[in-house]
Amino acid sequence: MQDLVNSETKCLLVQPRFPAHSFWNYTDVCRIVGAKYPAAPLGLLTVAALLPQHWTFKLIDENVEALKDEHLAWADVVMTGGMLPQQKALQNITTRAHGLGKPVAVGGPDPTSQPDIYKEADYLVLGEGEVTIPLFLADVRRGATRGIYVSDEKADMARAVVPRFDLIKFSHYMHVGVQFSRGCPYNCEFCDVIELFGRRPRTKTVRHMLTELQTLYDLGYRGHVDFVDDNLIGKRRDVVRVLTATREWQEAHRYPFYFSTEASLNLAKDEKLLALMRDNDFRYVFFGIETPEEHILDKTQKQLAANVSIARAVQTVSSYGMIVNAGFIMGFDNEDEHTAGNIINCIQETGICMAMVGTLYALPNTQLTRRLKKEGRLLTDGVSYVDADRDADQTSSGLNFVPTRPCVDILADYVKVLEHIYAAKNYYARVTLTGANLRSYAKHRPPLRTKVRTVWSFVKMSSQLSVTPRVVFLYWKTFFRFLFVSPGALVATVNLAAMYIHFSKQSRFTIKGIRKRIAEFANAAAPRGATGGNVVVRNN
Ligand code: B12
Ligand code: SF4
Repeated sequence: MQDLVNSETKCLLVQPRFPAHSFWNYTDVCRIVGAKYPAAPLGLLTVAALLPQHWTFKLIDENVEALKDEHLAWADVVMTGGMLPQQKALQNITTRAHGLGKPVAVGGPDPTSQPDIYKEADYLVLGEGEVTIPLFLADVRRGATRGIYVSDEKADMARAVVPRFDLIKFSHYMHVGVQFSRGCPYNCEFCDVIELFGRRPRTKTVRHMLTELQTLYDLGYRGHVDFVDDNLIGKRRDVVRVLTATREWQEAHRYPFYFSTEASLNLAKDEKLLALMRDNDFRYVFFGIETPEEHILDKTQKQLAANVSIARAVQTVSSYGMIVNAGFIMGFDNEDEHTAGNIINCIQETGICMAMVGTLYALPNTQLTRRLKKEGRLLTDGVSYVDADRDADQTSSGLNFVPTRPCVDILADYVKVLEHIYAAKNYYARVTLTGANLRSYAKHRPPLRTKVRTVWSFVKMSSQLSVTPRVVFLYWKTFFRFLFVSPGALVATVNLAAMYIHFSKQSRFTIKGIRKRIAEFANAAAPRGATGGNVVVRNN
């Protein structure tokens, strides 16, 4: 076999396709603004930077273009990886590459969590690439044609590499990612981030982060940069340091970027950090709220910000110019018939527009999975999606265990939550509330060509929303309200209004799939049948 490491190896990196109906696959909205997919494949861009730099790389993202046999035929080695919803696509890439006699290396979160599913691959390079790619390369240099590479060691983020951003076409994506830290100090029972990356956040250096931003800048990128950290504020002292430096960098470069990230809710109590984020032009923050019911949060070991109501926290963050998106989960132990109503009220009262509500999924390799297994409640040992058309992510799958409430009750309540929060009237009420709370401090000014494209996108989006009878009035009412009353929040509210194109479609898909599951339960004469639940919704 050819000496892959020392030769001028041609390496094909393939980002597997995500299911079309995933919550995060807002490709309809992407198309309107001229992009093809929301997020750039940061994992593979990082992998490319960790491999020998005399190799030639080609990156095919199946979410933006089809993987052709000629791409595979070109390669000496195929490297691919991804998360749970990409499992089927990932296996398919392996089979196709093998069909053409190409060796395949896989890695990333799902192969790391459940390597047995990927036995077909030649090399399983698991965990953090910074640690295991050198092991893989050393073995290949010794002539290995198969191997599994794992390590307990955690990557030293202070010695991070700059991802090979040059391998993608920026215009294909709504945003590109950078990563400052890995790991999270909290201990939520259902979370696999702490299993994969540990509870002591590791951070890159300030100088390194400025180099990543500078690289993006030098490559001509402008616009939205997502800090993909699990919890940006996991190590406060370090994040203050880096955001102080990026604030200066942004100012010196006339704000080429604006940012988004994910953080724990205690951010809302940290006015110094909020001010730093505002000054950097952070515009979106994702909070994993999970549930407003405190007794359930306690049981699942999730700590939200003490002494701060969720509504107050969202309002505070909005007052610093950031829109809050959040995740909610149904199916925790000890929920009851009031849970759905409480979730609906929380979402409507806070005005969170992008509310990702899903059912609890016991991910492999989590404390939750281990407990459920011990209690004899886990339904599947490994997690693989059975129905690729129905299972898109945790909004459409989930409950892979025996919950404490009858499954059908949870599913029926889940449908009610989705129907309520993604009814046009309720969604646009939240857009209005978010816009009213939002103080805009936007500093990034898009280049002229982006402005022209934005106007054209606005025309396309408005005409698309105007042909839907239940939306047209709500959309234009929201638009004119902000145009005349609060023009500073106009762009943000129009963006949220546009996202309804995706959410109405995605929630309908999910509701249909969940109803099918409920019917299957009924047909199989599930132990207690569907009771329909008893949802309590307060009318505001
Ligand atoms: C940013 C992010 C997103 C973004 C962007 C995703 C994207 N398209 O890139 C968004 C918000 C869209 C998203 C959505 C989802 N995500 Co997500 N996401 C993340 C997050 C926070 C960071 C990912 C990242 O960019 N990391 C930085 C890069 C550098 O790391 P990396 O990709 O892991 O790559 C490293 C290694 O894994 C390895 N590697 C990766 N690929 C390969 C390939 C080879 C060949 C090799 C050798 C090595 C290798 O080397 C890299 C360097 O160390 C992770 C958590 C985390 N900390 O990883 C969750 C995470 C990956 N997401 C997860 C999940 C489940 C989802 C969702 C299904 C639901 C959800 N929780 O929101 C959806 C589905 C997405 C979809 N489109 O359908 C899980 C995956 C669990 C699993 N076992 O598969 C994670 C681990 C978090 C979690 N527990 O929720 N996600
Ligand atoms: S706060 Fe988020 S990242 Fe941290 S342990 Fe909990 S779920 Fe995981």
